Amino acid sequence: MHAEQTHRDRAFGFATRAIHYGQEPDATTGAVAPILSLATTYKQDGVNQPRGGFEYSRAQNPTRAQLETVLAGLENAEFANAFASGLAALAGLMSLFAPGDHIIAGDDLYGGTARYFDQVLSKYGIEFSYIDATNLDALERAIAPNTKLIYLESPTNPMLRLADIRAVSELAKRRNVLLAVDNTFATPYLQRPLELGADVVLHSSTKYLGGHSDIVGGALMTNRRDLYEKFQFHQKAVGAVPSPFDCWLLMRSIKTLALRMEKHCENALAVAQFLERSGAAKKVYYPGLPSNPFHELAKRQMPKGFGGMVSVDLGGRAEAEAFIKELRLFIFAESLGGVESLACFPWEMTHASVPIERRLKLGLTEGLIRLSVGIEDKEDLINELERALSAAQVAVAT
Ligand code: P1T
Repeated sequence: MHAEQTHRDRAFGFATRAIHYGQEPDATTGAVAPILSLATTYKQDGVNQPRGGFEYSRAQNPTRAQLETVLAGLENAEFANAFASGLAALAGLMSLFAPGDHIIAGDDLYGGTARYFDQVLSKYGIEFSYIDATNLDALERAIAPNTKLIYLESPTNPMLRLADIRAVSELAKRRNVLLAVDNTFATPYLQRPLELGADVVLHSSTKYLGGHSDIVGGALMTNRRDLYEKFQFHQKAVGAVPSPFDCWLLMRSIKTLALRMEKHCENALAVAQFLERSGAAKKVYYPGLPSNPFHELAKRQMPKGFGGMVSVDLGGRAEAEAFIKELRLFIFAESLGGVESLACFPWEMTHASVPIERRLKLGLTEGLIRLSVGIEDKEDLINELERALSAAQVAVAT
C-alpha cells in the first residue's frame, strides 16, 4: 500500500526521502514521529472489509508499512518488504526458487549467506555455483539452462571487491536470469543497484540502515510488482517479519543515514590511507585507494564515497591476534555499520563456515582483519591503529 506511493515524490533528494517518506504527521494527532502500532489484530468492518488493508500484524502492520515506504524510497524502488533479519530477507528472495533451479552466487559473500545456501537450500535441491562476480566471462560461462538467479554482493564481505552491476545486469537480462544485489556494505546512499539494472536489492538493515548496533533487520526492494507480491506472500506465509518497535527504531535511524555515511566514508578513507602509508600491513583492501584494482569502477559506481569498511591483511595469525589485543575503541565483535568502530577476525568469526579453499582463493587468510570504521574522531582511531600495528610487529619480532 504505502510503498506503492513512493514514485510520486521522486524529485526529492536522498536525505529528504530518508526523513519524510512514509512519515507524514499522523492524520489524527499530528504526531511528527511515526505512531508505534503494537496491535496484533485489527477490527474488520464486515466480512472481507478490513480497514486500510490491515487484518493481522504478521501480514500487515501500519508501522511496518511506513518503514517499507521509506525503505523503497532509499533505493528509489517502487516496493519494499521488511524482514526480521538480513537472512530472513534472503529466505524471502529464495522463496522464488524451486528444486532443480540453479543459482550463481558471487564467490565472496557474507559467511552466513554461503552457509544458508550450502547447508540449508542445497538440501532442498537448489544448486549453487560460486563464481567470481568481478569476471563477466566466468559469470556467463556458468549460466546453465536451469539458472534462475545471479546473486552478488558489491562491495563484498569481507574482501571489498566490486562487481560491475550494470554490466552484470545486462548479461542477466540477455540470458533471462534475475539479478539480486546485496547492497548492505554500500548502502543506498552510495549505490543504488536497481538504477543499474538489478531486479532485487537485499539489505541487512542490522548494519548501516540501523546504524547503532541495536536492531536486527532485513529488507528486499524491487520495481517488479510480481516479485513484491511474492515477497509479501512470504512475509505472511512464513512470518519472519520485524516487530513494530524494530520498524519504528529503524525509521528513526534512517533519518541520519546520509550524515552517518558521509562520516563513515571520510573516516574509512583516512584509516585505509594510514594503513597503506604505514607500510606495516601486508595488504590493505579499500576501493577508495587509487592502488585498489576496483578504484576506477568504484568512482563510477559509488560516486559519493567508498563506504565505511576496510580490510587489512597483517601477514599471519600471530600478527592479527596481537593487533586485536591492542584495540579499545575498535570493539572486537561481529557485525558492522554502527556508529562505533568494530574489528572482526573473519577467519574465526563471520566466515568460519566458508570452506577453507574458497576463503584462501579470495585472500581471506588468517592474517585478515575487517574494520567497520565508525564515526568517532578519526585521529583517535588512527592513533589506536598505529599502536595496534606496532604491537603486531613486536609480536612477530619476538
Ligand atoms: O545478520 P543479518 O541481519 O541476518 O544479515 C545477514 C547479512 C547479509 N548480508 C551481508 C552483506 C551481511 O554482512 C550480513 C551479516 N553480516 C554480519 C553479521 C557480519 O559481521 O559480516
